[in-house]
Amino acid sequence: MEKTLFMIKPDATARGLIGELIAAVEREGFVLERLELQRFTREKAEAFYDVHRDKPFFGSLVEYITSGPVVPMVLAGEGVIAAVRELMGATDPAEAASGTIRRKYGESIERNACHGSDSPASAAREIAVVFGES
Ligand code: IDP
Ligand code: MG
Repeated sequence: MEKTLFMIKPDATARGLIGELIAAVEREGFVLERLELQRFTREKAEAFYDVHRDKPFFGSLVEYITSGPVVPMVLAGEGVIAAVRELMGATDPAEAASGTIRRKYGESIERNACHGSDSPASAAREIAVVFGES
């Protein structure tokens, strides 16, 4: 069954939006397989965002994602990757469609409230980084 890694980022946990964002993904009707409150180490953040290592914003992104608690979760079901990406909206909240999580709650292109895997391969890699191989 298709899986995705959805994660509530530090800007959203800091503003008391954990319940709100869990409710938003729950309403999509997918199976919630794992959920934790975590604090990323620098090593975990760099591994998680490895594909962005050469981007100019990488250092800032690692600072931000390690700056407070995150709430990663694994959701499973047919079409879950695309459904969660649609629910989140575009990376830049200013460009995200109305009604999406990022449009409603994102503060900036960096501090954009949530993460969702972009493909089955990314999901598998991210779930292993965040929750371990077991
Ligand atoms: P995505 O989260 O919509 O998949 P990606 O391009 O994979 O977007 O970027 C990963 C994360 O890096 C974004 O969610 C955001 O937090 C941050 N980011 C992306 N582009 C920029 C940028 O141009 N400036 C600062 N941060 C960025
Ligand atoms: Mg991405």
